[in-house]
Amino acid sequence: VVGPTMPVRNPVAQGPVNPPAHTVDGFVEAFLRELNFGQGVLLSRSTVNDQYLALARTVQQYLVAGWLETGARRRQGDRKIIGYLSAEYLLGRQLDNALMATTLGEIAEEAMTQCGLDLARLRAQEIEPGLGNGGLGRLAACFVDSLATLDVPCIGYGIRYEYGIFRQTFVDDRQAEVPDSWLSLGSPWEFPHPERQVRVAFGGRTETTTDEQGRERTTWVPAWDVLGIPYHYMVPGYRNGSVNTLRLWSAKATQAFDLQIFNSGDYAEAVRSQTFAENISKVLYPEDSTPQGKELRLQQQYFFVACSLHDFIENTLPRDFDLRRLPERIIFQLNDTHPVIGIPELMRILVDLKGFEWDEAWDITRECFAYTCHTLLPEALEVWPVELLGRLLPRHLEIIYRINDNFLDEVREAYPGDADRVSRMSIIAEGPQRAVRMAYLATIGGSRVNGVAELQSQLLREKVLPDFSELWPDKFTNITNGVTPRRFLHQANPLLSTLITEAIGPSWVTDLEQLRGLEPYADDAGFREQFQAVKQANKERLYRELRARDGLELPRHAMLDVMVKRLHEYKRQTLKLLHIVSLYDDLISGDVSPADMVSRTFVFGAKAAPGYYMAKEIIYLINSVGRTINEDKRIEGALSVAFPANYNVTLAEKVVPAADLSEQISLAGKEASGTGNMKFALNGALTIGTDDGANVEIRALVGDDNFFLFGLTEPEAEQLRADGYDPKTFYRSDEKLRRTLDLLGSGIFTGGDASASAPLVQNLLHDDPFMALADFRSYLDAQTRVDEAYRDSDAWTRSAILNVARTGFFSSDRSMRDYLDRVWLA
Ligand code: HBZ
Repeated sequence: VVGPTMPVRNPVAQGPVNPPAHTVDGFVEAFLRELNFGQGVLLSRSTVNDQYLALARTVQQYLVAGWLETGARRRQGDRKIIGYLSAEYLLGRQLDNALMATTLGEIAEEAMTQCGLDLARLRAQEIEPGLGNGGLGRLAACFVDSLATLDVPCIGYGIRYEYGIFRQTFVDDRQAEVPDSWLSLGSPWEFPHPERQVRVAFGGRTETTTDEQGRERTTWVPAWDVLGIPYHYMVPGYRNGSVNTLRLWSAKATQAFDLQIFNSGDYAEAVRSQTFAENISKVLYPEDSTPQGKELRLQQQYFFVACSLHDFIENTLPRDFDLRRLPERIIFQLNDTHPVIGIPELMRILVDLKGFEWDEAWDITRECFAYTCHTLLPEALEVWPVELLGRLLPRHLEIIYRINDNFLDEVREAYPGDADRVSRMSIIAEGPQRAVRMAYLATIGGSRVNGVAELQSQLLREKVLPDFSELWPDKFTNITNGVTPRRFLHQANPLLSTLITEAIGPSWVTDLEQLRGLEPYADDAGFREQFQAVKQANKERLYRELRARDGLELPRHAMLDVMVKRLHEYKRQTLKLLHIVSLYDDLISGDVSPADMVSRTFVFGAKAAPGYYMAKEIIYLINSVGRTINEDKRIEGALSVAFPANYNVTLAEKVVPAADLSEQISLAGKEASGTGNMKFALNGALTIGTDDGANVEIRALVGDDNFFLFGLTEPEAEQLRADGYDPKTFYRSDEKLRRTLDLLGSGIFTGGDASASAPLVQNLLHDDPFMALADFRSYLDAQTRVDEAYRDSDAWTRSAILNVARTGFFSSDRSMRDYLDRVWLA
């Protein structure tokens, strides 16, 4: 018997254990062991869920050695680590990704067959971790994928929400939300580490004392605390053996319940504080764009950031590390303002806990953070009432005040006598309710500030943070977003992926600019035919899925016109709806016969924030219009509308490869970047879009001939607003627009009840904050050009191929290299 005092002789104990053999037999054996020992069942008695869990654990066995080895390598080296701080990770399903990373796809397929099981059925069992709202959360997931593939040390830090983004259903055409209990059937991809718990404090007061040297020291005397339990997830690089870690924190009460109160019979009261504490990681806030000033949300933010900073400083750095050299070992990237409270937290750690002088701590802190801004909407810039922040985090508020005082001295020195500027630039917004502007704190406390596409970065400098970019021009930079080609091309579109690899070889998967090599194939008739066949097969795959998933029946041959993204007025799903209604009007008025119309199938996917009234009205009307059109025999199926509920990453992987036309139609100056636009172009859809976000860069790369541009530019929209925009003038002067809006408001789509469409129609006529009416004519004309182009299917396919060939720039691998060059190692 080997006791704890005896030296360990087994060499396996020193290093990672070998994974199972990379063969069907090896896989089957590991799988059956997982079923028997992990699930405690025989194959013959196992449920689909048992099989899925065992399969997931089996695939993991192949990744673990690489993970442990990567961890050991990182600990020995002294490379700088990227601490990606994000309140959201919209990961999508893990099994397919893991199969791809390990090249186990075919082996697993055959192994399951040998066990009498169907791999596809087991895959479908996985509930995706929807720990994000939309673009921002998905971007974080793409970035950690790319960093692992580039073998860059990264720890992704975030929150393990017990409930992710709500599951959307439709009841009488209106959105209803159902909790997303993604953990309920087991979560095979995570490794809980309760022994590495971190204590996080809240509330209370501060105390200032004078030490022996006569220096003032402030300490925080908190009122309550919670524990953060880390859960580790593997983030495999693409076939390079390197596996990074995603560390998500779950809140746990420091005390499960009060035994005395429990014994007295008041059970609810006995567990009250536990419920309170554990609420912190209970659910993802479903708002995108507009932050909700909720106390629990601030608790979430501080909770995960405090856990993460502590974890890095106390558990990841070598013992006795000299914290003066902290910036050599870490850069915390702030994914929007949600983790910005990390800046005063690091100051508190250095000054209050580690005894640093303020100025030295500040120099270190500023080097350790960089900030990414994902918006242009002023209402989306996060602010916290001083009252709330001071109550929840009194010491942090003091630190923020001191940061602000010092900073404003700097401003006064740079601009003597400019009191206006001083109040404009203050972190504290004065007013009826004083509030902390988190974007300003991030800008002041970070070494770099970046936007996520060229246009947004320019507007960020000129309009959102102009005083700051004037003071520190070199702090600002652009890093255009990207998407991972592994999930969104290689995995989601296996047929196109094979076709590409046959043409240019396989290395595009990790070097996406190689897609350029496809350009000559755009003129190759044989290749075009294959490309078209792939598109058709992807459409049919989508239609099968929508039939099984949503009971939808869609025509096989029609242009597939897709708009999938969060529902927001600025994104203008209404403009798309007006287009559909106008085509329907053409048909029922007899202006166009069904045979003469280019048939289209419109696919929408969109969740509305549960409290966003107008967004929910828009969903209701899309469903109402869709139902009416789909049921109208007169139009002979020339148009059909599909709005599958609960659009998520899993569905995106089927929708994106099937699309012909990608709708990117936000009002110019509102969409920071967009990333769906990139996914569609890479999969050979043509874009109809405004001059907004990354559309600008997509169009520059693919060329005007292969992109349908329409609409106001940002300066034009700005001018129109300044001149006093009146949507009514557009309604009066454009007959087609008038007919379209009148039809939408007539009640024919809403069971004869005109009042049901009134909220949206009236809003468009009297307010129209995102200028849908102003862009209507230009949009319709662009759609006419789309129809004409689509009639020439050879030319269309040529354009589609050129879209694929010319959008390799939008790989998140490139984004990561840009961050390394311009932010992390700059
Ligand atoms: O971030 C999106 C932008 O709208 C989009 O243009 C960009 O491509 C993408 C990635 O950079 N922003 C979001 O998705 N924002 C949120 O989801 C969000 C969530 C919670 C908030 C605020 C915003 O409090």
